[in-house]
Amino acid sequence: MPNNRNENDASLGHLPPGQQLVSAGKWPLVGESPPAHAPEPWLVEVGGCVDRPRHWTIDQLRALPQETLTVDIHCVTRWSKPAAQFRGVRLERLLDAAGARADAQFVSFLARSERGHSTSLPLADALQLGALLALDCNGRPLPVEHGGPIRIVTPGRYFYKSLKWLARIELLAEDRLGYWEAAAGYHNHADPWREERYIASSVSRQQAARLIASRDFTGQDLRGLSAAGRDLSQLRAADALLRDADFRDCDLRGADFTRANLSNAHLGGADLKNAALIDADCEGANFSGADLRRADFTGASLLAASFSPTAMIDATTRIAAAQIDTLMPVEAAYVQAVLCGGKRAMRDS
Ligand SMILES: Nc1nc2c(c(=O)[nH]1)N[C@H]1C(S)=C(S)[C@@H](COP(=O)(O)O)O[C@H]1N2
Ligand SMILES: [Mo]
Repeated sequence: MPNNRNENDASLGHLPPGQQLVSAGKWPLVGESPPAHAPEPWLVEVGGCVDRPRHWTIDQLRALPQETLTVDIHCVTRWSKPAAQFRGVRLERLLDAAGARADAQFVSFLARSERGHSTSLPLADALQLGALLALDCNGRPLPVEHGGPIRIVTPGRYFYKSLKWLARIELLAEDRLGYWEAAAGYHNHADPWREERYIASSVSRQQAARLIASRDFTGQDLRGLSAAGRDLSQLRAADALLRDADFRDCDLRGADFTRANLSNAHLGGADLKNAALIDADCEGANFSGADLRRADFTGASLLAASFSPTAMIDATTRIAAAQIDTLMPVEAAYVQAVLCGGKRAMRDS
C-alpha cells in the first residue's frame, strides 16, 4: 500500500519512481532563504476554524510530549534522503488543544519568511499521515537553514508539504493553495508513489504549436510544454519557465536556455550540441542519451539531474567539478567516468 512505510522504506531499497538517493550524510537545501529576523520568543499560532485560538513558544512546545518520526525525504526535483529522524510535537496534539471545529476541512501552514510562504493539506490527510512539528533532526536542534527552530514534516508527501520556519497553523473550510502549488504548478496532492509532481500544463496545443514554429520562447511561461521530437535548433529560450517540459529527442542544437527554468525537464535523447544552459535551473532534469558536446552549463544548478547511461559528454562540455559534486552518486560517477574516458581516448589517439 502506498502509505505503508515498511514496504516503501527507501533505506530498504525502495524508492518512489523517478527518485535518486543522495550520498550518505548529504541534505540539499531547497527553496527560500531563512527569515532575516527571528522574533524572540518564536511563536507558533493555531487559528482559523478552532474553538480556542492559541499560541505556543518553542519552550512550551518542547515541554509537551515529544514523538520521533523516521521519514524518507523525497524532493520533487528527484533527490531522496532516507531515514531522517525528526522529533517534535504531533500536529494532532495542538489541534486537540485548540479544539478543531467540524467545519475544518483543510490545514494551511504559514511560514515566518519574506514571501509569506505556505502550503496546505486536507486536514484528514495531515492527521492520517502523522504530520509533526519538528524541533530536532537526528538528535540535534533543527538547523535554521532546514527550517529551525521549527518546521512541519509531512511523511508520505513530496517535501514541499513540509514547511520550514513554521509561524501559524490555520484550519480552513476551503483549501488555500500554497506558494509552490499556486505559483509553480506543483501538484496539490504530492504523493511521491504516484509521482504527483506537477499539475498538467497550462499551455494549449495551439499556443504550443505557434511557439514551437516561432522558435522563440524568451521569458515565456511554458511549464509542462510537450515538444518531443521537434526541430528546435537555435531555439531562443532565455528566462523561459520550462519546468517539466518534454523535449525528448528534440533537435536543440545551439539553443539558448540562459537562466531558463528546466527543472525536471525531459531532455533524453535531445541534440544539445552548442546549447547554452548558462545559469539555468536544471534540477532533476533528465539528459540521458542527450548529445552535450560543446554545451555550456556554466553556473547552472544540476542538483539531482541525470545523464546516465548514455549522455554524450566530453572535454568540450562546459561543466565544473563543483557542479558534478551536486549530482547524485551514480550520476556523478557516470559523468566523471565519461570525462576521464574521453581524456584517455584523446591522449591515446
Ligand atoms: N518556508 C518554506 N518552506 C519550504 C520551502 C520554502 O521555500 N519555504 N521549500 C519546500 C521545498 S520545495 C522543499 S524540497 C523543502 C526543502 O527542505 P530542506 O531545504 O530542509 O531540504 O522545504 C519545503 N519547505
Ligand atoms: Mo522541493
